[in-house]
Order: sequence, then C-alpha cells, then structure tokens
Amino acid sequence: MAPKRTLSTPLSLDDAQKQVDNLSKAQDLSANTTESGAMLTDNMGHPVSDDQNSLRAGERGPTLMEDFLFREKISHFDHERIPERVVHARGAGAHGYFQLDKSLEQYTHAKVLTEVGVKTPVFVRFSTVGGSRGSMDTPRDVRGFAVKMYTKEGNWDLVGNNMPVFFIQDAIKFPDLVHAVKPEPDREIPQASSAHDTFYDFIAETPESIHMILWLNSDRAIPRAYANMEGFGVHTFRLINAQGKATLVKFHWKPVLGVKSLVWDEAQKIGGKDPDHNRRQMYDTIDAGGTLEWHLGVQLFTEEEAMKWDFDVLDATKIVPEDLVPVQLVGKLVLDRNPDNFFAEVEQVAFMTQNIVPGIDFTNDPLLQGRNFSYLDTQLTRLGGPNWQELPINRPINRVSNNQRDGFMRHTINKGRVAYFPNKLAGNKPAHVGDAGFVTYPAKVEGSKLRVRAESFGDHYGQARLFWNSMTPVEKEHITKSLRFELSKCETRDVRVRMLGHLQKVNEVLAAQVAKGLGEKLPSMKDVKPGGQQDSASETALLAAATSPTSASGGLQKAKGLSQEEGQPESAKDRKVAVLVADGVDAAGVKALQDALKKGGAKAEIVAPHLGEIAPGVVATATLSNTDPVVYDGVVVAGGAAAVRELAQHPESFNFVVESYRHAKPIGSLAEGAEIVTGSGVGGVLRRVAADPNAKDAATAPVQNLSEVAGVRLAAGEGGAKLAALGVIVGQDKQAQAAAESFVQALAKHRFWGRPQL
Ligand code: HDE
Repeated sequence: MAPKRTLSTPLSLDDAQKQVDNLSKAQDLSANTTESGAMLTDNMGHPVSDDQNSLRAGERGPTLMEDFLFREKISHFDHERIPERVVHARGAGAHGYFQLDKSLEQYTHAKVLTEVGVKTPVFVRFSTVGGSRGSMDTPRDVRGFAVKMYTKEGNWDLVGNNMPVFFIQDAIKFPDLVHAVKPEPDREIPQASSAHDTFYDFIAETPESIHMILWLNSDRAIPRAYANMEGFGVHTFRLINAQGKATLVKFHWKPVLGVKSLVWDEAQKIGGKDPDHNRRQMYDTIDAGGTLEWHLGVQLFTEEEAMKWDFDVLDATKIVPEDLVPVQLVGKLVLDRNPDNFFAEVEQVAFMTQNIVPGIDFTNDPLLQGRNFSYLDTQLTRLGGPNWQELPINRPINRVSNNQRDGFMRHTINKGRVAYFPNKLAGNKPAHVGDAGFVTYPAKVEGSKLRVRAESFGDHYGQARLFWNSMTPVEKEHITKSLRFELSKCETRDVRVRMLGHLQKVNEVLAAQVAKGLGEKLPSMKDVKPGGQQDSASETALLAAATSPTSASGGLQKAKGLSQEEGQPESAKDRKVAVLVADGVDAAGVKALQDALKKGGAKAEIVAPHLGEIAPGVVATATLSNTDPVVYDGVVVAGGAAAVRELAQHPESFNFVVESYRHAKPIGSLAEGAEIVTGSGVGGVLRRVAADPNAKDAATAPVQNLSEVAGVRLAAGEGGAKLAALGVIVGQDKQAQAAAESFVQALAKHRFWGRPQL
C-alpha cells in the first residue's frame, strides 16, 4: 500500500519577528561548516586506503578504469572552477553586523532602519572592477562596496561603489563600457588597467562619463585600505514610511578611519610586491581581533526639493552635494569575522540590487532599473542555475517559503504534494500577506514609449567642474598627473587629443598641464613644467588657482565632502610601520617605539637582514630582501652603532628611506639610525632644510660618507622641528620615547605632501 501523503505545513509569518543578532548568520552558516575528520574518505564516505597512488595493472602498467578513487578525485578537481564575475571579479569579503543608532521611522518602515540597537548580520565584499580574479588589489580603478544585510525581513543588498557617481546614465551602455575598459580582445592586454586606447576611445565619445573620469583619476581610485574607503549606494532610492509617504534617499558609508589613499607609483609597485595587499590588510586586522568600521549616512530629500535642482537625481552621473542635503549618520557597520572558506563565501556570494526589503524601493534611475535585471541574470550562469539562493552565504536568515521547486542542485527538500497557489489542500498556504509584505510604491507613471535620454540628464561637465573646484591643490596635481599617465599610455594620438578636448571643458589649466605630458600644444598653456613622481610646487600653485564655473550643481561652486584632504579623521590605527634593525640593535629604543605604535593602534613589523630573533624581544618577521617600503605606511630606522653599520651594508635600507620619502610617508630614526636617513638620497634635502635653508651649496652637496654625517646633531632644536613638519622624525640619542610619540603623530597625518624634491 502506498504510504499516506501528508500536507505540507508552511511556517507562519512570525518568523519575521524572531530575534536577530550579529551571530544569526554565523549560526545559520554553521549548519554547513565542517572541520576535517581524522579519517580520509571519498565523497561517498568510503574509507580510503591510499589516495597517493593510482590503481594500475602491474607496477609499471597503465592506470585502470576501475580506479573510482582516482576518477572521483581528478574529476572533482577538473570542475573546481566557476566563471569569474564578468566585472568585479577580484575581491575579498568579511562578516560583521550593522547596528542602527537613530531610527528612521519617520521615513521608512523597514525594520533594519527603525529598530535601534539590533545587530543585523552582514557580509561585505570589496572588489576592483576591471581586473580578473587573479589580478592585483591596487590598480587605478573603482572599488566595489557590496553589503548584504541578512535582515528580519529578508536580504537587503546595497551593491555600491567607493565613488558616488558612475560612467554612464543608462544600463544598456554597460556592455560597451566594460568591453572598452577590459583588456583589448585581440591581445588580452592590459590587465586591470584603464590606461589604454579602447577605454579612452569610448570615453571620448561618451561625455556623460567625464565627471566619473575625474573621480577615477583622483586618489579615490587608489585607496590605501578597504577601511579607508567611502561607500556609496550611488542611485537615488526611495524610503516609504508606515503611512505610505515616500522620501528620496542616497546612502553613504563613511569610514571611521577616514578616506586615505596610496600614491600612484606606490600602488603600481605594490601590484608586484604584494598583489594581495588590501585583502591581506583586512584579513590580518580581523585575524588579530580588530574591526573595520563605517558609519551609515543618509541624505534625505523630497521629490519636490529634487525637482527644483538643476540636475536630475535619477541621473547616476550626478551627486546630491552635501551642502544641499547634509549626510545624517544613523548607524554603524562593523566587520569582525573572516570567512572560513574563501570560495564558499566570497566567491559564491551573489549580490543583487533587486534585493530590497519592505520600506525601501527603487526609483526610475535607468541605471538602477537595468541593474535590477542584470544581477539575477548573471548568477544563473556564474553559479550554475536557479538554486544559487540556497547557497549558505546567499540564503536569508528568515524562513523561505514559496512554491518554487526543482532545478539544478536543489538542496531544500520541500515536503508535501502542494506546490502551487491557490490551493485548498494546504489551506492556501504559504499565504499572501498584503500590506504586511513588500508593496511597491505606487509612483505615477505615464508617457509614450521612447528610446531617448531625458533632457534633464544633459549637463555632462557642470559637476565635473564642481569636483575639480573642490579639490585641494595637491589633489588637483594628482588628478593632472594621473590623466597624463593614463592618456600617455594611449597609442593613438586621436584618442589623446579628443580627451584633451573634454578636459578643456572641465578646466583649461588642467587640460594644458596634461597636454604638456602628451607633447600637445594648447593656446592656454603657461610656462610651468609638469611635476614628476613627486609633487611640483610650481605646478601645484598654478593648479590651485585654476577653477571653473559650475552648473548642474545646485548653484554651488565648490562642495563639501568631495576632497579627501579636508575634514577627514586622522588616526594611526591599523597603520603598518617597518622598523629596520640588525644585530646589535638598541632593543630598548625598539621597545619604546613598539609601545608607542601599539598605543596609537598601529602595527610594527621588524625588518632585518635575516628573520628571527635579533635581540631580546626584537624578532624579525620580514627581511630586507623579502619585503619592500611600498607595503608599509612609514619606516623607522632603529639605533645601535653596530646595527646601523650593518644596515648600511644593504642598499635596501637606504631604499626604504628614499621610497618612503618620495611617497610622502613618515620617516623616523632613533639615535644612530639617523645615519641611514642622512646617508640616503634624502640626506642632502634634510641638511638643506634642517641646517641652513639658504645655503646654496647645501642643495647640491653630495651626501657625505657615513662617518662624517652628523645625523644626530642635525635633528636638534629648530632643525628638528622643521624636519618634523615634513614628516621626518630624527630621534635624539636616549630620547626614543619622545621620538616614537612624534612618529605616531606623523603617522596619523598619513602623508606629507609638498616635500622638497629629491
Ligand atoms: Fe554592477 N554588476 N552593474 N555596478 N556591480 C555586477 O553582478 C551591472 C554598477 C557593483 O561583490 C555583476 O554578481 C550593470 C553600478 C558591485 O559580488 C553584474 C550595471 C554599481 C559588484 C553587474 C552595473 C555597481 C557588481 C557582475 C549598469 C555601483 C560586485 C557579477 C550600468 C553602484 C558585487 C555580479 C560582488 C557586479 C551589472 C553598474 C556595483 C554583471 C548592468 C552603478 C559592487 O550583474
């Protein structure tokens, strides 16, 4: 007799009310997380006697077809890869939580934005856009900032970037943009770089991208660390309150450690020395018990306000300046747990802009509308079918209950004979919940079907000029230098010239200074030489005065929050310092330095000619030849006469000082360590600054040999103060602690622009 069928018993709606905290997702994942057992088995659980030798006919004979252990192991391996993401292929992620400090109840009924204090679990993935999965972390590129919140009311994905605008206004152009920036299809060159002909050829024909091109060529495109990036939802979204009233909103993530960047030369070198630089920083910080933190900020405005501005809030190439609508900080994002398995979590996580929760809704931004199709579509190929939502990292923490069934790799075993609606057999469950569920905001829509771009999207230069005007002189110089670099890599002159035409419309001086590097002549040229790797004082001064009239900017000529050199928090937290030591080092000085760095939240890495213990309590974890100054935020040369004599035998010691100087990072020395600083290429500059700034010969004086260099004396009194203002801390003998403290202060400033050229 056939077994009696039972009706399915869908869960009630109360799941949405269940207690959620920062561990809810960890508990959910634990159902699929496993440790290796003591005994080796195959995938079917058969104990394995030996998986290092295949089964063969005779000692030297062929492998047998019968060897199911061999076939299983190799076959699984053969299928270990899935397609990488078509964009944002390279990335890293971490778990954590979002906690609301201030209820937005007035604007939304989304629980995640109204329940103060609840810790909603999150998974965040940061990424670059253009490079392949195995490319480097530090190209000049936009960074993805994708946040998945496992809320009580289902997953909310805020799939944003570290820049508030985008290249294009309509999603239908996205394949063109991506084909243009990716390696060129005939030669698969260049990897993870926008500096090539096809990208700027496309951009030169796409003026709507110019605002974003300025962001891309600014320091924002080479962040120091994920924790030093701002995040933006980019599009205008809608919040809906319990009364059904809508408010428009832009989402921001403001980094607690402030926005900080690398310099371009450094970013390129890190790409070779430590391609995993950013993912390593995040992993190491969390592994050591630390956190990465951001504030959630919202800009709230009404449709009526938006209609008064001279730009369209549906146009993703525009910001809403913070001067028009301030960013209110309402909560905190904390990342505090590394994934257990990179593939299962970071590679398989699938973000979707269409994952929103009741109380949040879309607007008609044509980029967002297109994305809402693309993100589901792409997962079908990348994750191999319709059941990717069941993957542990993707499934929500609240109960999923519907009549969808089957498909490749279905994991859920849905009980019962009913898989349709309406039904009487299961009491019409799972039931529709009407207003208690997601209800689309009834925005009014009317119009003819037209394949057009709105007139209100038409101003492509106004906000580019606003961004340019809002930069500090040094930031303007970095943008200029970056554009010179990028365009000089375009082999086709016509591409370079067309781009100059656009830059002229942003700012004549900018265009003229870029033109110089390209060997082009523009009528507006001034007789100021472009700077090289370091900032050039004359070029910076010229650019400082260069501003342009704006439009599409709400009447502003300059806006808050765009410059990363103004108003950003300063902190030494999580900075990593190379401490150069050798046998015979003054261990007490190193201890004082380590203590001061630790107090400031920074990390010291002891770098010596060899690994291991150098002196009691001084253990080298890196060597002069296995690491490089570019992967640190600053360098200190420790004291001890014998140690410094040994360091002087290694050219890498001097290189540490010179590279750090060029990259505007703090440099320090303790006691005799000053001899490495003054004996390096930086020595001449330091003597010039600290000793007698007017002495003409000091500028060109060759660096004397070590025994003659009075490094310690050099730093005394006023001279020492002048050097400290340049971020060079030369510690006096026996005053390691004071020097260490000054160094930590310098570290918190991050970079010292405008140092005299080497
Ligand atoms: Fe994406 N984007 N995108 N994008 N995007 C993807 O989805 C797409 C855009 C962003 O860490 C893909 O799962 C279209 C803007 C991030 O897994 C794909 C358009 C912003 C990530 C896709 C855009 C983003 C993606 C590829 C319209 C910032 C990585 C793999 C022009 C607001 C998420 C995937 C992760 C990934 C499509 C534009 C951010 C193909 C059609 C604007 C952070 O679906």
